[in-house]
Amino acid sequence: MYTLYYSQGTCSLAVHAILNALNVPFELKELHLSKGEQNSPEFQKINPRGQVPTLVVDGKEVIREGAAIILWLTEKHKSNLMPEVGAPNRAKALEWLMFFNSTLHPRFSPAFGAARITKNEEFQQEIRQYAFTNIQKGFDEVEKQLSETTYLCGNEPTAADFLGTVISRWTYGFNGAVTLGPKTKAWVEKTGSHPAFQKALQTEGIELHKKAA
Ligand SMILES: N[C@@H](CCC(=O)N[C@@H](CS)C(=O)NCC(=O)O)C(=O)O
Repeated sequence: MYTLYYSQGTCSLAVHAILNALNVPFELKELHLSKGEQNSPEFQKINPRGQVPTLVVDGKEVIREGAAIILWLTEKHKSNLMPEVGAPNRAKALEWLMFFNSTLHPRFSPAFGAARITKNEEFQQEIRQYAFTNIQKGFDEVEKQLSETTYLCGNEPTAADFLGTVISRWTYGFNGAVTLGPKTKAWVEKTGSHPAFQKALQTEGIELHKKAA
């Protein structure tokens, strides 16, 4: 039995959707990040980094870091959301998964957290602009790939498409400062309409197009 610690609309939504796709039993424990629940002594014992997603396996083993959780789950359950070792597009799928997890996700931190970096509003604006420029570059790369393939690694969705679609939702709160290209918008629709993704959105009480909480 899996326990997923998640927070509404955050990067944990990708793991939530993947658990649905795997059709395995799991329970959800929600953390309200805005209330600081990730820093509670109880959760800090499970993940001292105070981050979601965090997966607990059978009440014992704890897996932290979204990409590690996704790879562990898709390998354990032999899911076609990750091409198997030796498959021709595995390297590409790994690259895109890591791109979203390790390159694009951190580019949002200054956009969301400018006010935590400085009280000076002019600097905050500069920090946000710096983040928007870098996020835009990331989504331009996505657009380029999607003008060649329906999903990032071909005709079928992978876990990278799930994580990328989750992250793309965060741009909706930027009032047009980051724009998604037409291919990217169509990809968000396609990936977001996957039944496993839809179920996760519904359970978390959010919509594909609404600003992430
Ligand atoms: N590298 C980590 C990043 C996880 C992360 O930053 N999660 C955010 C939500 S998207 C979080 O839990 N933030 C809580 C906080 O920073 O206080 C991973 O991929 O799991």
